[in-house]
Amino acid sequence: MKYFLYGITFPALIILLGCTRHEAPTPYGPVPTENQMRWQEMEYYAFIHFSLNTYTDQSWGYGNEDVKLFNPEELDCRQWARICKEAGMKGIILTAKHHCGFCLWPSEYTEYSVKNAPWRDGKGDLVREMADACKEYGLKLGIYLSPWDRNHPDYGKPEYITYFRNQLTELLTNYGPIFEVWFDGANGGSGYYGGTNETRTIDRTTYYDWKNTYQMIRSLQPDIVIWNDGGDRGDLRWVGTEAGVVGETNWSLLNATGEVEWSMLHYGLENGDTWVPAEVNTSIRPEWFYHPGEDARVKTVPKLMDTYYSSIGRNGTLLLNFPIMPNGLIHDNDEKAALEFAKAVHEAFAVNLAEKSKAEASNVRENSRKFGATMAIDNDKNTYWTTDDSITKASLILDFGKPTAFNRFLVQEYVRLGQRVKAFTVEAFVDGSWKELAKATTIGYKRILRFPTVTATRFRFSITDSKSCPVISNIGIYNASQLLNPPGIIRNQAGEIIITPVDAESEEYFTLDGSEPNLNSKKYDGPVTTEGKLEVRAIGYDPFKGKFSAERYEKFDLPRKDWKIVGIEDVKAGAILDGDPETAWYQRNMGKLPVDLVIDLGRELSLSGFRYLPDQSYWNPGIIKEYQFFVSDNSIDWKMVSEGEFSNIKNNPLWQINVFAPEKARFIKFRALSNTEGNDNTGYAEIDVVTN
Ligand code: FUL
Repeated sequence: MKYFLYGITFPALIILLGCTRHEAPTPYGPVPTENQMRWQEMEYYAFIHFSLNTYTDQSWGYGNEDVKLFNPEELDCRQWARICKEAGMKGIILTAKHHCGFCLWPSEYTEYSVKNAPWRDGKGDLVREMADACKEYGLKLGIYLSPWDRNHPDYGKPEYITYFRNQLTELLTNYGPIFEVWFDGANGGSGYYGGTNETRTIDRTTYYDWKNTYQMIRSLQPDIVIWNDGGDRGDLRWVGTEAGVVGETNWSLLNATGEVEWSMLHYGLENGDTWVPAEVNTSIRPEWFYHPGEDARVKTVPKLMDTYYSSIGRNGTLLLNFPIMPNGLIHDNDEKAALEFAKAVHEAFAVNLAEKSKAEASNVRENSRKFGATMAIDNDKNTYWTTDDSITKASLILDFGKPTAFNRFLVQEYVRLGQRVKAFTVEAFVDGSWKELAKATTIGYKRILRFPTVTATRFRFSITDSKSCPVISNIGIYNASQLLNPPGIIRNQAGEIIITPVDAESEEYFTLDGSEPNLNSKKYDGPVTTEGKLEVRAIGYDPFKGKFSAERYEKFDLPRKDWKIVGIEDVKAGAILDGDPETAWYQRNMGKLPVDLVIDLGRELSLSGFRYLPDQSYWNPGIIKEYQFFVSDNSIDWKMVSEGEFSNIKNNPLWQINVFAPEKARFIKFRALSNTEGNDNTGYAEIDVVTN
């Protein structure tokens, strides 16, 4: 009788309540597909750029390069796969065909492929070797197939779409499972096009009939994700830059239709109607293809760590590129950087201090253990802490039981139920009160915050705004060791070397002859007067912690002391010659392009090239795209020594280095024919020459 209540037994009541209570929140807004989820959990994977460009030192081939150039005598895809595996990557996306149209597999539909190259006597299939190596090393394979094809005679005509789809069919049928297909946004322009050498424009939103192309792709590879920056929304989005950063606010949402502005790529769209998460693509060196001149420009470990925090740490995945050398291997410097980077990531996140703490939340859904605070620290990605439906502000306190030092906070939403959190803070209980350590906006699949090391017994994570009740699957607290960024090196117009220290406590040591700097090298104590060509290497050293920074390397041609910009009154124009990449100058509203920049070198020099660095600021206006370069010994009679395009300069605004047959001259003229925005602005951070 005691257990009988209105005709229901007590155990039955418990079961009944159990059924009506403890229900998971219903999904809020768009949610990821299983394919997107599988992809997101990969987090980190590689890009491989290899094509005829590797043999011509170009970033974009024109489409007329000789297939006979392709002969990587030591090619070993197993080396690439081994490095990627050891670096902690989960897959590799290979440039099966870049814009030049050259195919790394023996496509049945073109002669412009490995089958006519000397490599493996024309019997080679690089996509096959890559697929086999990926399989051996347990990596997934992805394919980059450039929609733009500067070689193909039919590019721009409807026939090309059949060709493109035939190639896709070959790639998606013959090489096993493909996890991602990558359609570059660069589309249409000048090219060889079967010998016509013309400019062909297409409407990238309609030309490829993406809808049907996607259907075909999905029927061939049901588990694939599609990356597309060229038209219809794919499964993943570009982040609007190749610098390795997505916005701090990063919604995995976009609208399925309508224009996509740059800000939407970079930050996502808070109320977008479709799940389109961000993939951060960047190269381990400045450029995508191998250029021997960049061997000393491989990114440092602190730089790669920054990239990690601004990609994976901001709800993105990281697609890190390795350029392949002409011999068919990844350069030792790139391997070393990737493996040291992996080690640094491993060390930073080896011990999760949250796991052993006591967790308590301000609200737990239906007071159920199933959704309690501990679910966020149980190391199980399928369980989560969540609150009652009405809650959009909530906090979770971790008690470490003893004073604990930490400087990283990692948090993950259970995004299968949608991305919800709009704002949060993290605090430590220090000297009797809560002290804010950091403040941020979105979380998504994964968010990591960095802050100066603090020692505290208690930590508080507060969600201050959420679209609906928060659903947090994981929390991590770490004490990562600090990596020291390299010092900065510039050479000003007077020829002085100026080294910017790593931080207030560091000492800087440098060499001017390209030798490795150490504590026995010269210690920097102010600008160093120099002459001639130099290779400067510098490191920082923290004498209190006994720690070295990463190294900086800079190569300089002759000092530009005697240079004068001709016919320009504006003193700010000096920015072009001050050696500082952070300062820039513009020639605005000069009327229609072309616009010339004339420089008097002060004396006759033997020139064999020029270098142009576009404005490096965030919005970098006035990036010159097509140019001509002239030399003269009197500034009246000019000889054109170089002409062309800076291929990928909009997405990757690096130093552009162009060489030409040696010429003796005292004056140079850099003519801007067009810029990347289609207006009349021309911007310059630096101009320099290459002398013999
Ligand atoms: C860019 C291309 O134009 C580059 O050459 C490179 O392939 C990069 C990944 O995408 O937009």
